Amino acid sequence: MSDRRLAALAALERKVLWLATWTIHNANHLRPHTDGLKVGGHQASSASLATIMTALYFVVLRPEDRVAVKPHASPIFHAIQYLLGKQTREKLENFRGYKGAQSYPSRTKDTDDVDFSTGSVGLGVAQTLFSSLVQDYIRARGWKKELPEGKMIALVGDAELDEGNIFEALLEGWKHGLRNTWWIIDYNRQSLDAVVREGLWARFEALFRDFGWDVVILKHGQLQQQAFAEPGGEALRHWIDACPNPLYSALTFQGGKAWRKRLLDDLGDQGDVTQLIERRNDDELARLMGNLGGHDLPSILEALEQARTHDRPVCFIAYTIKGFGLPLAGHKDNHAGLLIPSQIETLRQAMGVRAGHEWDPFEGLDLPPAKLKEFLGAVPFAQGGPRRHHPPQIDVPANLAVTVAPSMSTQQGFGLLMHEIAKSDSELAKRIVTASPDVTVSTNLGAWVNRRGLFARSEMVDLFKSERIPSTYNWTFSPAGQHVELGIAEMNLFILLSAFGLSHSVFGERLLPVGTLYDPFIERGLDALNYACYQDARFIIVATPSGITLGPEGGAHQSIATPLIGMAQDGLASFEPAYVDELAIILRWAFEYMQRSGDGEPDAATWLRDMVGGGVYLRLSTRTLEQPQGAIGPLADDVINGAYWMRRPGPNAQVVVAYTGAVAPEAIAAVGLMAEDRRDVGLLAVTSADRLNAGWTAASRARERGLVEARSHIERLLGAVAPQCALVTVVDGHPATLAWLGAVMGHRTRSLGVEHFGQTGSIEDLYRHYGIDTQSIIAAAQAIAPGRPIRYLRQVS
Ligand SMILES: Cc1ncc(C[n+]2csc(CCOP(=O)(O)OP(=O)(O)O)c2C)c(N)n1
Ligand SMILES: [Mg+2]
Repeated sequence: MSDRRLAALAALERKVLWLATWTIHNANHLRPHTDGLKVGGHQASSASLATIMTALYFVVLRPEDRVAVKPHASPIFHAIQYLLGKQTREKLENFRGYKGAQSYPSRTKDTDDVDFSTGSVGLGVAQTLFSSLVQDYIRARGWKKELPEGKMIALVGDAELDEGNIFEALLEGWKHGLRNTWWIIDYNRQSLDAVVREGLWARFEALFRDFGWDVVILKHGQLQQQAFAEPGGEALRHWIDACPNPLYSALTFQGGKAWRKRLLDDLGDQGDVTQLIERRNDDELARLMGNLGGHDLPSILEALEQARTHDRPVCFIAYTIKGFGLPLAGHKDNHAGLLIPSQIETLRQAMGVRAGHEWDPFEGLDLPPAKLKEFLGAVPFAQGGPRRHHPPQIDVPANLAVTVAPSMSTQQGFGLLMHEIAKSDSELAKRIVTASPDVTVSTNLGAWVNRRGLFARSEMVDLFKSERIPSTYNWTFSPAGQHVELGIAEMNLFILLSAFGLSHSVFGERLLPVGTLYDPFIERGLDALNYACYQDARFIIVATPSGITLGPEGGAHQSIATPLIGMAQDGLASFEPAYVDELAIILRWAFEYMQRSGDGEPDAATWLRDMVGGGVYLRLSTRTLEQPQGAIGPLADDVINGAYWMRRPGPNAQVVVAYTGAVAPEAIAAVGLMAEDRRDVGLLAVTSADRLNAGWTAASRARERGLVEARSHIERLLGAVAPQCALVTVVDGHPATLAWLGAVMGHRTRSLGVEHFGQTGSIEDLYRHYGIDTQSIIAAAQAIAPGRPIRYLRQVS
């Protein structure tokens, strides 16, 4: 890079640091309404990446690259986008405020082209790795071949690498021959509370090399390298290399005088090196000692440009100083530190920024604004128009074919539905990509995989097949395969779904990802699932087995809380059908729903925001149930809306049983047995407590705002039930899932479900033990809907 361009870049680096610092100061000190939000974490943490991000965004990045920026570097990111004309001053002034620039870069809430959200540390890092796999998947199909491959880049805090999900991803990346991924570790040797352990870099280096990555260590900047070449320089190098992290941090914080004293104490009277130190005044000495690789533009540029010449994954360990360029540089408590107004004032003057001109993009720089504008106008990253894509939707047939056997489980039904799709040559079949964390077969995806194959960038034959050894499954890997086989780590499944589920927007190719796992292990990957939803990734998760219905498999595998997760998780529509015909309707809808993107009014019948679209969670079961005969046809909408009357209660009904999922036979039996002793008993099949609840909340809010006619689906269903009628709800999951049904119209309610773990046994044993069997339903009805004794109660017991 020419000296002129380097000078422009150095000027922009100063400006980026100033704007980020001012943004934080403005939010914390100048805007009274954010007083309650006085949280640090940004100032020092941002400053440590100012140089690297300046080099990246203004020189190295290409439009096809995608970046996950360490959460606390958000002000630096927004400042860069501001200089590129993609962020408004208004949003910066409103940093961390209502609708302002976000504390942590947010793909959905920010408006300045955030590629991947970050916040919960570790997840954005893994997202880049899986996005790189998505890019390979797309190119393996011959799509987007005309475009250059992008680098998937994460700016990683050194303490962020404590997060285990990063290493889970690393292993998966190695298995899949990861390419085009750069992780740039901001090695400031500080976390939130403390200074990191000595020699951590060596562990990182060994680890990454073991996983097949190139490791580039940016330790010394050019000033330091030049000093090392001077007489006595080697002694200085040794001193720096041996200096413990806390001491280096402390001296950085104290500045030139302290450096001089300490260096002379340690290296005084040693001839050349003493003179090397003495030749520099305090400021020069501080600049020299602060000139680590991660703050040296030429070293960074060289290393990054070099990495672009190949597609191997690269880990950069960039030595930095937390708070570089600010008075809190290096102090171990600086994470929550904020510059006080007098320090900002000093910095403002040092930056040559006049009061009242704090937001001016080129204020105080020694280069003419026209030159800087020219430089910014030519930044490669900012060329080429919008970086988000909106490919067309994939057609979904009106019905998904499935032959319902007289008895089967919803898990089997799912396998059959996927098999039928696999057999077809439809666009839907081509765009589905499945993944499973080592439970492909046990979640019933085997038939789909047999037909569609496993994905790998290069062919790998199934040895059993080539050796003609009989096997049910054909495990052939090829670039055409549509199933990504993952190791057991559920975090990886969800981040992979997050990456595949953003393919339409990030890479311009729409994919319909479906992930299967055991229901209890949703909790293992829950933060990653939440992350995927926060980014608005679109995917379907299919979870089996679930609940205590898995019977003898054991207490450790029982899932109790997942129905509540399904209800509470934003961005995810959750269903728990009991029957395969319901599932066929829901799965079809899910393929369509996951592709929607829009806004507008909520659906007038349900008050759900269905036009927005989202992810879908299907909680299925391995329990074989007798399947109802006859077409569900007219009820299809009700199945999607969340509930339908399997048996409509009469006008004088005393009891309604509302059930969800695999306990259907118990609910049906209880209703049958009660019929002689309670009038007009009703049976409500709830396919989605989540959607019923969301619609009810939305309609209530609409009424409170004056739309008196607003009615949700569940209000219409229960509105027809006599007020004195009691409700008994039952689900193989936490009873709170359906307990709220009583609040909709004020019906007395008793809710059955599972609250405790761990007993093993047959389904029958367990339903009895936890009180969700037929007998318990009848007992609850008798207690809550008094009348003559229900005779079957005694007989059943
Ligand atoms: C999963 C998760 N746990 C905890 C936090 C709170 N937190 C934010 S940053 C941070 C550590 C920062 O250290 P490092 O990654 O080294 O970044 P630096 O500030 O030094 O740049 C912590 C614990 C978080 N954001 N996410
Ligand atoms: Mg750190």
